[in-house]
Amino acid sequence: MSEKPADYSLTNGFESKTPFLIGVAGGTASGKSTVCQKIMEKLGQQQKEQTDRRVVCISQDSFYRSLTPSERVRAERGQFNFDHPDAFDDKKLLAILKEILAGKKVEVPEYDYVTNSISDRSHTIYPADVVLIEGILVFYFPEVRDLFHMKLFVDTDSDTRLARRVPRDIMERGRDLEQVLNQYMNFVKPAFEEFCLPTKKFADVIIPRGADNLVAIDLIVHHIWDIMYKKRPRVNGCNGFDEDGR
Ligand code: UZR
Ligand code: MG
Repeated sequence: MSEKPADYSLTNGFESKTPFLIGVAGGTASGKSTVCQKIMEKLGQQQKEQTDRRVVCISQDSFYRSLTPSERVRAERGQFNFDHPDAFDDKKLLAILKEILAGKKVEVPEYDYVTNSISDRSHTIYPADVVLIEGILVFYFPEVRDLFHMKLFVDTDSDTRLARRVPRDIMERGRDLEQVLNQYMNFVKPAFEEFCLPTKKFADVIIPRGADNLVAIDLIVHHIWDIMYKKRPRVNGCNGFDEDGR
């Protein structure tokens, strides 16, 4: 747990409107999104309607800033550094997280990796008990970092990450092999070492092997469940979960 857990307290129970904010950082293709998905699945939230969800997940990719026309040209040639902190609109991320912490409903834009820009679609994030924010640099910006009640770092070997990143970029993000490898060597790897890896020290929990580490995910889920359970009113002695809390 963070030493300064913002204004969240387990003792403020059900009356609290403050969601429990969890930051999930780690290198590219480390399994951040999968770890978040597994956390949500294990909590049995995935099937629920948006408005019903007590655990939601937001990606830092939604907070890439819009590019200037010349940056756009560089991006199309694979010469723009999307792994540098300057590529993000950290003020917008901070403002949205503050609204979430205030219990407000927010609109989060969707990012399109094919056009390298925010699309005109967005999704509504309704007030929740637990909000996960995943991204390569979620612990980089001090003001953002200080908002998290719990910080997880997904620690997966670089070769494993590269082996996952190559097919993902080709199949899902419309790139070719040469472009992917150039971008990795010129931007992704150096920026990981300079900006992402040093933020591991801020983590409360480091998850080795990423999403394969079911024991770590289980421990985290139990902790989250504990928070949800404590905040949930008991109706006729039923807390809405199975006996084992899943
Ligand atoms: P994850 N990224 C793109 O490939 N294109 C974009 O338009 C915006 C971002 C990549 C970015 C980073 N790097 O490494 C990765 N590049 O998305 C982060 N190049 O996403 O954490 O899911 O790997
Ligand atoms: Mg991702």
